[in-house]
Amino acid sequence: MVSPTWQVSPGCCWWLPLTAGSLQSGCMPANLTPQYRGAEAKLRAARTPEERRQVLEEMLATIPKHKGTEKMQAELKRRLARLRHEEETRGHKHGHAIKVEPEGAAQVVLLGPPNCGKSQLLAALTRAEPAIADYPFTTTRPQPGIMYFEDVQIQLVDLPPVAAEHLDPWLPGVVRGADAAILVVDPTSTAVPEDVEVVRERLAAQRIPLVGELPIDADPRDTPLPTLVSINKVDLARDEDLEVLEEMYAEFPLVRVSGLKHLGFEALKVALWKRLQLVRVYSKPPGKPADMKEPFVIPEGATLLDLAGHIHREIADKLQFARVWGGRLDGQRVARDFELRDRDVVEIHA
Ligand SMILES: Nc1nc2c(ncn2[C@@H]2O[C@H](COP(=O)(O)OP(=O)(O)O)[C@@H](O)[C@H]2O)c(=O)[nH]1
Ligand SMILES: [Mg+2]
Repeated sequence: MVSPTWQVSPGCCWWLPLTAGSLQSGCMPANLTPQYRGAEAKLRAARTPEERRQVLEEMLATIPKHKGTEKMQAELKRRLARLRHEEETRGHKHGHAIKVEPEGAAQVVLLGPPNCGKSQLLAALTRAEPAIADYPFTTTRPQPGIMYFEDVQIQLVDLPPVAAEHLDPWLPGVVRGADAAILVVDPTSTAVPEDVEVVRERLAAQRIPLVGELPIDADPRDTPLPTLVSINKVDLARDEDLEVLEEMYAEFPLVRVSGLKHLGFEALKVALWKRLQLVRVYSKPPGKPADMKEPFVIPEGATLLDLAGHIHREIADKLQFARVWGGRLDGQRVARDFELRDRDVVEIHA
C-alpha cells in the first residue's frame, strides 16, 4: 500500500507516516513497540526541526532492530541526516555555528572589499596558509593566524569580503566579537573608495561602526570597533592615489603596506598595538628574576589591583603592594591603584 502523501517532495515530508504500513517490505512483520508508536505520535506533533530531529533520534534508538524494520531504519537515518544537515546550514545562516576561538592577547579581524589583499596579508603576517587568488570570494570562512609583535601574540582573522551584493550572515557576529579591525584598502582598485564605503555602511547597518577613536557617547546598541586602515598594494599604487585615500581616511590610524612585498609591516604592528590600547607587564617573584618571556597583557589604564585580579582572585584579595621597575621607577613600592605602563616589571607582595 502506498499512501498518496508519498508524492510530496522529500524536502517537506518530515511528517509523513513512518510506520510498518508505509515502509514494510513484503509481509515481514515489524512488531513495533508501544514506545516506538508513542514516538511516531510525537513526530506528528513536533513543530520545530529540532524537535523533529530529537524524536527521530528516539525512534531510531527504540525501533526493533530486525529484518522486518530494515527499510524503516534506513529511512529514519536518511531523514535524520537531512535534518542535521539543515540544522547545520541554518546555524551558519544565523551566525551561531561560526565562531573564532580567541587566542593570544587580542583578536583582530581583517575587513575589506573583495580582492583588496586580506588573505595575502594574513599569509604574510602569520603562519596561516589561506587561499589567495585574483578573483573575488576565494575566502568563504574565517581563517585565523597568529602574528607576533615583539613578545606579544595577536590573532588575525581573515574573513570573506563585504560587498554590496555579499555579506555572510555570520560575519557580523564574528566581527562584533573582535577587539579591533584592520580595514584593508586597495588603492589600485577601480572601485575604491566606494567599495570601502560599502564595507563601512554594511557593518554600520549591523550596528558595528568602524571607528578611529572610541566615541565617548556611543549608542549603547552599537558595538564600535577600533579600526586601523591599512592601505595595501603600495608596490603598485600611484602616490597621488595614496595621498587622496589617506586624506579620506584621516579619522583612522593609517599605514601603507604591501602584503605581497612585505612592506610596512613593522609600522602596521606598532600602529595596531597602539590601537589595541593594551599594555604588557612582566611578573617577578620576590628575590628572583622576572619572567621576561610571557608578559601579562592588560588594558591600558589597568591598575596593580586589576593585574592581581587578572592573575588570580586570591592574589587580589591579599594584595598589599608591589615593587615596580620601569620608567623612572627602580623597584620602588607602589600602591594598589598604581596604573601600570607598557613593559613594567612587577613584583607583587600578597
Ligand atoms: N601587487 C600586489 N598584489 C597584491 C598584494 N596583496 C595582494 N595582492 C594580490 O591581490 C589579489 C587578491 O589577494 P587576496 O589576498 O586573495 O585578496 P582578498 O580577496 O582580499 O583576500 C591576489 O592576486 C594577490 O596576489 C600586494 O601587496 N601587492
Ligand atoms: Mg580572501
